[in-house]
Parts: sequence; C-alpha cells; structure tokens
Amino acid sequence: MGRTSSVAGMGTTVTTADVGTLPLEVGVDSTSVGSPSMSLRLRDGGLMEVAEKLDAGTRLDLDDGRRLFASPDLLAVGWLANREREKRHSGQTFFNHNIRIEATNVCVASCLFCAFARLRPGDEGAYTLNLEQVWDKLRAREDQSLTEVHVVNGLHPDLPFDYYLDLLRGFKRIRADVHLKCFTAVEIAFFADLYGRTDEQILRELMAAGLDSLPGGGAEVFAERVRRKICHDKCGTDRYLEIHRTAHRLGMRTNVTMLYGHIETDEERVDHMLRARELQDDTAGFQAFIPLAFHPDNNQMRKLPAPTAAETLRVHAVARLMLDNVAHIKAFWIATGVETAQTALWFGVDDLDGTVQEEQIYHMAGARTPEVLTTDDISRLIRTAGRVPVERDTLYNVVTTH
Ligand code: V47
Repeated sequence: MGRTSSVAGMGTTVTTADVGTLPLEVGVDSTSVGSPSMSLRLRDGGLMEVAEKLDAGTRLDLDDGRRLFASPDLLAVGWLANREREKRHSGQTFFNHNIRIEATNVCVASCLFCAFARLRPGDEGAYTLNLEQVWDKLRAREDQSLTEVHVVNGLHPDLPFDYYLDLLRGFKRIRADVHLKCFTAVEIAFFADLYGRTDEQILRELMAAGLDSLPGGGAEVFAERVRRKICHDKCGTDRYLEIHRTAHRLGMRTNVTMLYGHIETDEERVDHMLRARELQDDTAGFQAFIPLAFHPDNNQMRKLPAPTAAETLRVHAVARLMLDNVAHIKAFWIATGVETAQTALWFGVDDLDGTVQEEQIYHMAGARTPEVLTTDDISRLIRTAGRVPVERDTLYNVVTTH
C-alpha cells in the first residue's frame, strides 16, 4: 500500500508506492492546465499562455522564459516543471557512484567567482598532484563499486600534454571499466592553444587515451556582457559550444552547466538555456543541464549574496521547461545544498549527480555541504522526497534501482 501525500503544497495527491510508474499527471488533468484551482493560480501567476503552449507541445521562447522568472507564484512554475519532468521520467531520480578529482589548482585564468585557482605553482595554497598521487585516489577506492571519475583542473601553464594522456591511461589500467568524464571545454581550448593543436586533435588524442565524455563546467553564462566581467580571459561562448559540438560529432556525450546567482539577469539566464537548446537541436549530445549556484566566499565577488533556495528552485524549474530537448536536469547537491536539491526533485530535477567524495571548488568558495554522500544517503534523500532512486552510470544505463 502506498502512502498518500501532498505534492509541494499544491493540494494534489500522489501515492508514493506508485511514483515509479506515474502517468503524466500527478492527480491533475495532464491534457489541460489542470484543476480549476491550478488554472486560477496559473492565470494569477501570469503563466496561462506558457501552460497552454506546454499543453500544445509548442516550444517556449525568450518571452516565456522571462514570464517564468517574473511570475510571483513559484509553486505554479514548479508545478509546470514537475509535469514535464514526470512526462520524461515519472518519479525516477538518477544518481551515480562517482569520485571527483582536481589534480591541480594552478590556473592562468582569473575568473572572479573562483576561490579554487592559484595563479602560479609557488603561490600559497597552490598544488599539483603527481600522477601516482592522482591514481592513488582511485586505487584507494578499490572496494567501491564506483562507475565514474570526474576530473576538473586549473589551466596549468607548465604541465606537458603527456601528463593528461598518462593520467587517463593510468585510470584505465587501474580500472578498465570506469567511465572517465574529464576536462571541461575550457580546458580543451587551453590545451589546444598551449600544445599547438586544434580542438579536435586534442579531443581525439584524449579519447585515444581513454576519455569517455566531457563534463559541463566552464559554461558560466554565455552572454558576452557577463563573460567579459567575470571570466574575460578564458575560452569564450562560441568556442565552448563548438568544442561540445565537436565532442558530440566524435561520439562523446557531454553536459552543460550555467553558473547563476551573481550578476546575470533573468533574460541572460534564458538566453543561456536557449543557446544550449539550439546546439542540442543539431547534435542531441547533451545528457544533462546543470545549473550551478554561485558561492560567494573567498573570491572576488564575495560582496554578492548567495542565491536563495527559492531562486535555486526556480532556475532548475525554468531549465526543465525551456530545455525541452535535454533529457536530464541535474541539481548538483554540493552547490545547491542537500535540502534544496531534495526539494528540487519536485521542481523539474530528475538527477542528483553522485557521491562526489572529494570536492574543492565549492568547498573553497564556502559550501557547507558534506564532502561525500554514500549511495545509501542519496537513495534515502530521494525516497523520502517521494521519488524513486535509480543508480545510473554516466550514460544513464541503470546500475541498480534502490
Ligand atoms: O565551471 C567555480 C563552477 C564549475 C564557483 O558535468 C563555481 O556533471 C559556484 O562544472 N560558486 C565546475 N560555482 C563544476 C562543474 C560540474 C559540477 C557538477 C557536475 C558537472 C557535470 C560539472 O564550478 C565551474 C564553475 O562554473 N564554480 N567556482 C563558485 N564560487
């Protein structure tokens, strides 16, 4: 017997035992804007037109995105996003057993939001692990059934390209079956410029050494105005997107992120989503869109407040609604906070990333989230939110249904 509970304050009901196989609707009429009270809320929230477009299968545009950000009714926005989420995944919520490795924080870029980077090798707090130290992180987890290694590094000016190729080969030697999701498009562009190759040559060489996919980092905000201010000296938007396009053409899947909650406007957020959607129309290579909540500690934008939970829920919900061609919306719990990530499972989110285990970029910027959640912890978070935990691998093949 399932337990009946209220859904996000909407007065609708769901039986938790059934959530894995929920039909499109959650106690509402999925073919229209829903119950009379929901219609009223959508109307009062300025969302009737958006809801009707969604019902008709018409794509949302920039103005719709603006309306979703401007609506006073966050729960109505969430209700719409949840409906789209359930169309795709019913109550299923994905996560993986992964580890995060940051091999060096030496970085020639000067992004204002970054608390992790150190400009030169000798600077206070700068570190670069040698390959044995990097591989030891995987060796030390021999007993874990992890399926993914996620590597993000600073842009180190002095390391040879062989360092990265050997790093990948070594991981595969230690564990042939592990998926290597390594190096953002920004790192790929940096390697191409530093080592005198094209972006495609770099991708091909890394793939030959064992690279399986690219993470979504480095996207920040695609709008030129924002990029010029917060990350002027790293790979620009066009190149970021072209590198993902090339990666997709070469057969890799990738993710795309958006750093929100600093100086960007709502319109720039929607524009960012639409640019990702446009590439996805051509390639279908993005697996997940990941909004990343800005953390203000220990960086040059520390005077700004961190985004609130309400903002986080709304950004994830709008992403679900705008990105109709991207399968998964991920809440990176390290960035959003565990409780908000759990709540976001009713606001369009169907993925919680993974166990992570070691993370520095957010913790150096003030994140108070734990460094690791076990698969049991994540599974419990999902279950107690009334959703169905599904452990996946990086490519969304099911590992176990918890
Ligand atoms: O690109 C850096 C962000 C990103 C801060 O692909 C910050 O599955 C907030 O991209 N406050 C790297 N954000 C992490 C990343 C990621 C995370 C989880 C999953 C995936 C994936 C990718 O971290 C950077 C930047 O946007 N970042 N500093 C900060 N102070």
